[in-house]
Amino acid sequence: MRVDVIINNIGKLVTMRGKNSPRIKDEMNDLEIIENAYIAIADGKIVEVGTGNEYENIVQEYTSIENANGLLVTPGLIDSHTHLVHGGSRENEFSKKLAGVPYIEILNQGGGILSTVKSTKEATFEELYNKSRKSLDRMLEFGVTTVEAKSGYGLELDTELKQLKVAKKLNENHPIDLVNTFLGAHAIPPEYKENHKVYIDIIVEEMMPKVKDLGLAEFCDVFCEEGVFSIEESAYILSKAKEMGYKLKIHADEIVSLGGAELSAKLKCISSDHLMAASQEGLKEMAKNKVVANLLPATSFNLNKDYANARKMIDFNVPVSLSSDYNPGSCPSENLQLVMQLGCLGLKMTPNEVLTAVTINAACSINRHKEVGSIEIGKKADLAVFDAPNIEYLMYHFGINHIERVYKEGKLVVDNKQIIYDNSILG
Ligand code: IZC
Ligand code: ZN
Repeated sequence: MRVDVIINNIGKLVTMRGKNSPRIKDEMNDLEIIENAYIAIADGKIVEVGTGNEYENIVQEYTSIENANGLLVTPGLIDSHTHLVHGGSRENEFSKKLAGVPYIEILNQGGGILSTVKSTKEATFEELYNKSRKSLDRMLEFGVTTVEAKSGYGLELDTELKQLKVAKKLNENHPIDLVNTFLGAHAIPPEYKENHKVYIDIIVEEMMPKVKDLGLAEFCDVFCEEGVFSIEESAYILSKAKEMGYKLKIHADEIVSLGGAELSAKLKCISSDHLMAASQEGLKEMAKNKVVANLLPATSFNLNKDYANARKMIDFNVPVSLSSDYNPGSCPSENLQLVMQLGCLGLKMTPNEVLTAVTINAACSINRHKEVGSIEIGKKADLAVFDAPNIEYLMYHFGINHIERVYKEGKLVVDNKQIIYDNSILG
């Protein structure tokens, strides 16, 4: 066999090989860890995994051999819930937030999401592209190789399309792979405050078909929350989206227990996100329908709110993934390693469960499990190389970046903790 790259002398290789669908319970804890491992890569894909120098018997020719110096290697991390593309920032609301004004009240006063809608409308395509690209670079430095990106800061067709086109171009040009989600149902524009139905019809009849026709989003999402979109409104929007061929996600039961978890089960959403206030019944329904609970602990941390009940979810056989929720309001941070650390410290998940939640389960939550999320033959060679002796250390030594190197489809894109890809490709 001829390969491009062999990475050898991997101290501990956490492959995440095994069941290629959302993992539950003990499956989230039982990880294959190979010591003194190597990975062989050809055309950006993994072609062989083994130990020591066994590759000498299999590989006749290679272009380069790279020494992992005994470090810890995992699949590239996956951030499966972000509001990546947006204009401006909201530090002007920080003192209000610190004084205890609730998130929803800031929105109702015309701030919050609506303030970002204004900045996103005002920003040019290039401004949004450059700002989002900077965030993607930061994510890559933290070991993230796949990112989901939502629209939802336009609330009218042109700006929603602008956001999704920025994400599409970044998917083509930046090393990180992006998965687009249409979130026109992120807030009610003030002019429709008294008449939700008019805006919902615009979403369903104008925006969703256009986004679909242009191939700009694979998923459709709704912010189902008291004072935003009700259960009935969310059910209507998501069932129309399903008819049009979208896969579904939902912001469910974040602040108020509305029955979002139950709805996500009924509609067989791929993921149901937040779930701090989800009911027991809703969680059981999610387990039955294999809906991934996508938890966002850095949002709880930043809003100084309760964490979701991850232990109960895992007990109930709900598969759990973790993401950043990166956005300018409730989680202005791109740091997925901090999210992982809060997965242990806030959600009381084990380090192994957390790693499952940001690799294979996160891949499932954005329908990319056939390509990424584990280190096995045929999948993309997306790899995170950590300067850490074991998985526990990653979560225990918190608040820092443990990444030493990142490979994206077999190419070294972060080395010595620095971005090294050729950014002339970014246009
Ligand atoms: O901009 O506040 N929760 N949507 C729902 C967000 C947070 C993003 C924002
Ligand atoms: Zn969100």
